[in-house]
Amino acid sequence: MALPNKPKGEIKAIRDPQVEEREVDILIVGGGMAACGTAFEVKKWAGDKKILLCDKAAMERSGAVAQGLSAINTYIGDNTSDDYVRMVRNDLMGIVREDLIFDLGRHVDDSVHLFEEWGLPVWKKTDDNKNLDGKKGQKMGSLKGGAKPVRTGKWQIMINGESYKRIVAEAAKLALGEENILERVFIVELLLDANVENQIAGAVGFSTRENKVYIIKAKTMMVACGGAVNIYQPRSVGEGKGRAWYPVWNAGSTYTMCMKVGAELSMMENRFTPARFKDGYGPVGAWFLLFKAKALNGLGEVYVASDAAKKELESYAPYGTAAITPTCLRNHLMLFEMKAGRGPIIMDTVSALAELGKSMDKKELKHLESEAWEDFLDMTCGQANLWCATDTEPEKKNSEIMPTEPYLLGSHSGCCGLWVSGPNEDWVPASYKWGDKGKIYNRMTTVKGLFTAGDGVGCSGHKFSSGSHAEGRIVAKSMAQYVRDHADFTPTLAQSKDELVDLIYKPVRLYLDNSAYTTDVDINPNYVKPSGMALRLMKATNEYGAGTATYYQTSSKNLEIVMELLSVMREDSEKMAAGDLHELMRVWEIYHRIWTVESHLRHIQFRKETRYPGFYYQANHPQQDDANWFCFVNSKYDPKAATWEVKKEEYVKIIPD
Ligand code: SFD
Ligand code: AMP
Repeated sequence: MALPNKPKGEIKAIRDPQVEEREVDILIVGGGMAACGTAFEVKKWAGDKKILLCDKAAMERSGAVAQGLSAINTYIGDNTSDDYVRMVRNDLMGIVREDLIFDLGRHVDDSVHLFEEWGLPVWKKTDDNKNLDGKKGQKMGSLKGGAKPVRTGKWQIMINGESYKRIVAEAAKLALGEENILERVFIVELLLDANVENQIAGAVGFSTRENKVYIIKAKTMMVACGGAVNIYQPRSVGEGKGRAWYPVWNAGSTYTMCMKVGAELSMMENRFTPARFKDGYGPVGAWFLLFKAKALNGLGEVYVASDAAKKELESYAPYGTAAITPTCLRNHLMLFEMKAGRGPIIMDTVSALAELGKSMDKKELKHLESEAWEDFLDMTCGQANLWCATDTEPEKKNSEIMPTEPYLLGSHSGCCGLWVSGPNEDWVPASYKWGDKGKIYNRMTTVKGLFTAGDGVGCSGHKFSSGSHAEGRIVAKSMAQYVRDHADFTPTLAQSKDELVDLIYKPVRLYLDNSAYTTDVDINPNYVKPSGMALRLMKATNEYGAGTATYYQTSSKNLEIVMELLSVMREDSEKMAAGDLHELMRVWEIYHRIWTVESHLRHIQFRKETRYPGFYYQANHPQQDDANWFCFVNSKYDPKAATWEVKKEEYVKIIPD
C-alpha cells in the first residue's frame, strides 16, 4: 500500500528505526514497466505462493514512463521476430544476444494488446490512410481485432499516452493485490544465502515515509529498478537542474545491487547518448519519423545527405551503410558537424509541418499543430514548457537538437545490463542458457534465483516500454517455476537483524553524532552530504569518463585517472550522512551510481576499440576492431574477495542476415 504523500518538509531520520521482517516466496524489486509485467502475470503461475513487490516510489507514476509516452516503440505487427532481431543487431553494431531479442519479439505484441484492452488509446489508420487518435481511433476497433495502428517507423506506433503508466500500474495492482505491494520502499542491498553457495536469499531496504527498515527473505527475486541517470554531468545546469531525458530517480540500483552479490554483467561499456531537443530533452523520434522533419547543420544544410557524411558512414559498414543508420552513428554525424564548426544542429520543424500541411484543410492543420505539442505534453512536458518560455511555435520557429549526457540502460537504444539465461529452446546455444538442478530458467542472472528484466537485461536493447513489460511477464513464469522446483529451500541470511539495520542507517547515525559540530549541517569535517558527492561524481565522469565536456572522448590515461577517483569515492561514500529520509535515499542512490558508473568505465577500459562512435570514443583505440573485439565483454565482482574479473564472451549469430 502506498503511504500518503509526506507532509510539508522532510521527515527527520531517527537513530533507531522500527524493523519489519518479511518472508516471501517471490520478491519483485521495482514497480516500473518490467515489474508491472511481472506483477500482472505472476499469480497466474504462482497463485498460491507468497509474493511481494517493493517500489521506491508510487507505482502510478514511477520509473521512466512516469510522465507518459507518445509512442510504443516496439510493436511487431506484420513484421517478423527474425526481422526484429536484424534491426536490433544493426542498431547495436552487431553484438547482441539474438536468443533474448527473438524471444522478446514473439511475446511483445501481447502486452500491447493488453494495454489497449486496459484503456490505452492507440492511434489508428482509416481505410483512406488518415490518422485517428484518442477516442476516434478507438472506434476503428482494436489492434488485436485487426485494426491498423499508425506506424511512424517500421516498429513504432503512436498512442495518446499521458496516462500510460497509470493504466499499466492499475492492472498490475489489481492482479497482485494492494496487500502484496510496498510503495516508497527503497531497496539498498540484496542478500545471498548463508548456506547455499551463489543463491539469492533476500533484500534489505527502508521506507522513505517512516523510520522503518525492511528485511525481506525470498526464495527467488527479480530486480527491475531501471537504468542509471545522473551518473554524468547533465547538460541542464543552474535553472535547468533536475531535468534529464531518462528518469532522474533511476540510479543504477539494478546493476549495483545485482553486481554486488556476484551477478555477471555484460556490455556495460555500452551507453545511450540520445539526441534530444536542447535543454528540454524532448525525444526526437516522432519528429523524424511521424512529422518527417530533417535535421540541419548551422549552415542550413541537410548534413546527413552530404558526401562527407556518406563517406564517414562507409567506414562503419555494414552498419553505417544499412538502410537505417544506427543510433550511435546518427549521433556521430551530429558530432562530426559540430566539431567541424558547422553546428548547432537544428530540427527543421517549420518545413516539416508546412510540408504535411499542404494536403490538409484548416481544421486538420490545427490538429497537426496540437499533435506536435501533445508529443511533448504526453511524455516530456518540460519541453513544452520550454517552448512556451522561449516563444517557440514549431510551425514558425525551429528548435535546436543536441546529444545529451550519457545514460546507462538496457531497454531503449542501449544494451548494457546483466548476463542472463535465454529461453530453453534447442536453437539457443549452450553458452546462452543455464539454470539449476538440470532446469533452465529464462532471464535468470548468474546468481541462482535472481532474475531481471527491462533495463536490467544486457545485450538486448530496443525493447522499450512494451518489451520491458513483456519481459517482466516472461520472468514471472520463470520465477514461478523456480519456486516450485526449489520447494525445499529455506532462505537463510548470513547477517543479523542489527547488522542490517546498522548498514542501512549508518548515514543517519553519522549525521546525528556529528551534525552539531558545525553551524551549517551541510559542511562538516566528519561527513559528506550526498549532494556534494553527486557533484564530485559528475565532475569526474564528465571530465575523464567521456562526458559532454570532451565530446564523449576518453583515453587510456583519462580512464586510469577516473578509476582512481572512483575508488576514492567508493571509500569516501562510507562517510555519507543523512539527516532526513529523503537524504537517506539520496545517499544510497549515489552509492548505487558510483558502483554502476565504475563498472561502465571498467568495461570501456577493457574493450580496446571504439564500438559505438557517437556514444563514446576511446582515443587510444579509435576504430572498430572486429578481428579482436567482435565479442561480448562480461564482468563479475566477487563479493567475498572484493575483486573484479573482466573477460571476453563469445558472440553467436543465430538469425542469418
Ligand atoms: O520517446 C526502485 N521510453 C520509451 N519507450 C517506448 O516504448 N516509447 C517511447 O516513446 C519511449 N521514449 C521514452 C522512454 C522513456 C523516457 C523516460 C522518455 C521517453 C522521456 C523507454 C521506456 O520507458 C523504458 O524502456 C521502460 O520504462 C523500462 O522499463 P523498466 O521496468 O526496466 O524501468 P522503469 O520503467 O524505469 O522502472 C524502474 C522502477 O524501479 C523503481 N526503483 N525500487 C525499489 N528500490 C530501488 N532501489 C529502486 N530503484 C528504482 C522505480 O521507482 C521504478 O518503479 S522515447 O524517448 O523513445
Ligand atoms: P527517440 O525519440 O529518439 O527515442 O526514438 C524513438 C524511436 O524512433 C526509436 O525506435 C528510435 O530508434 C527511432 N528513431 C528516432 N530517430 C530516428 C531516425 N532519425 N531514423 C530512424 N529511426 C529513428
